[in-house]
Amino acid sequence: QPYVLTIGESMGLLRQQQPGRLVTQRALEFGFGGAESNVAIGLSRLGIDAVWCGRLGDDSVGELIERELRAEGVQPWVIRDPDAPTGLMLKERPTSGTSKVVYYRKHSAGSRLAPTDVPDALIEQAALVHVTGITPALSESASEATESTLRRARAAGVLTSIDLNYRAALWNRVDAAARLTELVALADIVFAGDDEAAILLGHRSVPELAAGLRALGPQEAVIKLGERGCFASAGEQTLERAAVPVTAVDTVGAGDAFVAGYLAERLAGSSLPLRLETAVTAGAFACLTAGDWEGLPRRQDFALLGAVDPVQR
Ligand code: KDG
Repeated sequence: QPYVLTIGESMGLLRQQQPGRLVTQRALEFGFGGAESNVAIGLSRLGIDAVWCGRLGDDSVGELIERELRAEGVQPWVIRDPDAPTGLMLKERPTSGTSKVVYYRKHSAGSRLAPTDVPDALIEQAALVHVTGITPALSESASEATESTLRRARAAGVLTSIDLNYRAALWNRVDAAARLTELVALADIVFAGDDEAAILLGHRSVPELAAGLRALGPQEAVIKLGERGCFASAGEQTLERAAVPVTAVDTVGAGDAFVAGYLAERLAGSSLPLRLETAVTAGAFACLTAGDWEGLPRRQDFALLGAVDPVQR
């Protein structure tokens, strides 16, 4: 059975429950998040086998993450680090539709990911290897692990993809542009927000950004535009697609949902229009639920968005 391998850091997630200032709205909910494990869960829910590889602390948060991944049908390949805790992040909710994320992840177990943590066989037997631009920002060894995983995948003829996922709290735009340019060159498929692509290419129109990313190496570039939809350039084709309009509760994780939707269709051999349709649909679903991955859809959920009768019996 073909599977997607993702590598990265997952962390415990504290989410403010009621909107307003955290100082007074102190009720929190505990879960977890991580861009790459979000994608893995999204793929699993869409019927694609996924493996998530990363380091977790030898603590309850690590145990929770591993257990939840299994519950979602994702196979965890976990390195338990006895010397560092699982990282945390705090998602404040200044207003009902906005979030403010604060990380507590410096020197975390996940940031200590190293090339040897990702076994050759896990890479070589995958149908696709997916990484993000978060991991190279975590540490020198995590950056090397990202590059080494992509290089080994390519050497084995395994398809590779990268989502730029620029995180300003982790590194600056100049360092990110240099490192991400190198990593994009090792990917067959690249995903980026238009603002993220501009970090590498400067401000240009969306079709120019897609072309610019492809010029760095990948045959396929997908620009995520949030509520403005998306734009893709793959082979000879280019295609624009509107977003599915929703009232967003929590937009964090929508990009990962989009990537999961696109990759699930890509691996199923679907056409570019269908890849984008599933991508924007999954992205819309992710916005409907609090949490970074909880709202990721299963295929049978897709009909809900178009439902005329609000009550299902
Ligand atoms: O894309 C959502 C992720 O950003 C979130 O789940 C946490 O991986 C994360 C990060 O580093 O921000």
